Amino acid sequence: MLLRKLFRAVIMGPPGSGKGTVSSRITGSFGLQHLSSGDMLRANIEAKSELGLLLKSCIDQGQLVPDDVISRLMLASLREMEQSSWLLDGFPRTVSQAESLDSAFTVDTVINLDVPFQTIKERLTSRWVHLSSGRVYNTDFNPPRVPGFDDVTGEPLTQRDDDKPETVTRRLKAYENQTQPVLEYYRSKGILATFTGTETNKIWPHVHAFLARRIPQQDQGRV
Ligand code: G5P
Ligand code: MG
Repeated sequence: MLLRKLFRAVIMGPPGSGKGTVSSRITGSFGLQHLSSGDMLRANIEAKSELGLLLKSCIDQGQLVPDDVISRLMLASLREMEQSSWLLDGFPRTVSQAESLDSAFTVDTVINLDVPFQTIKERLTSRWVHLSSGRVYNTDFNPPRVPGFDDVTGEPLTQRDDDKPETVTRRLKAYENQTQPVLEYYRSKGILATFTGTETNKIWPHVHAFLARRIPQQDQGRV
């Protein structure tokens, strides 16, 4: 039997740093399964469950949802992907979440998108999303082919409630206080790779070259 080494990665960075955008390029080039905590939470909110209501109030206020809730949801999904190479986007976001992940899975590498806060604020006000797929657009950077509609399904795009300027400020504060320590956690394990810049198109070739050196050959190009 051919044994295949699985590759497990995390992508980190402040809100709006391009995690979703870079993730879709990574999955397109390397075939990792993409799991975004934000997309998963928004799907729960769409389902209008009791849990969804609690999650919505945290997200709309620019606060993180409780560690135990997000860790339970994410680890349950990961257990269903036991045989896959994956890329986590938006999780872990606190040291406690990183420890939960570590107790269940080995992370091979952490990609950190280091984008200045000022750049981010401008981007988020012009972001449009296709909620059910997680595809993201920007009226300046990557506009949809037909304004207001998803390229793949033709369904209408929406703006995220938490992209209001005052909520973005609170999300950046939460990032500084709760998520930056996670970078230190992974740095001390020797698996953090930081990519600094203000434009995704300039950062991406470096991320691509970095992953091409690390991802086992047989995983590349798989979807
Ligand atoms: P999310 O959904 O994880 P955030 O805040 O981490 O949300 P976000 O906003 O999804 O991150 P991103 O994925 O880093 O941003 O960025 P993106 O969507 O790819 O790009 C942002 C915009 O910039 C897009 O319009 C894109 O087209 C554009 N863009 C990209 N590159 C460029 C460029 O080079 N130039 C220009 N001009 N534009 C560009 O989490 C949401 C909430 O869920 C909860 C929290 O409440 C969180 O606030 N949550 C958690 N809570 C606890 N623990 C967790 N682990 C949680 N995960 C989520
Ligand atoms: Mg995102």
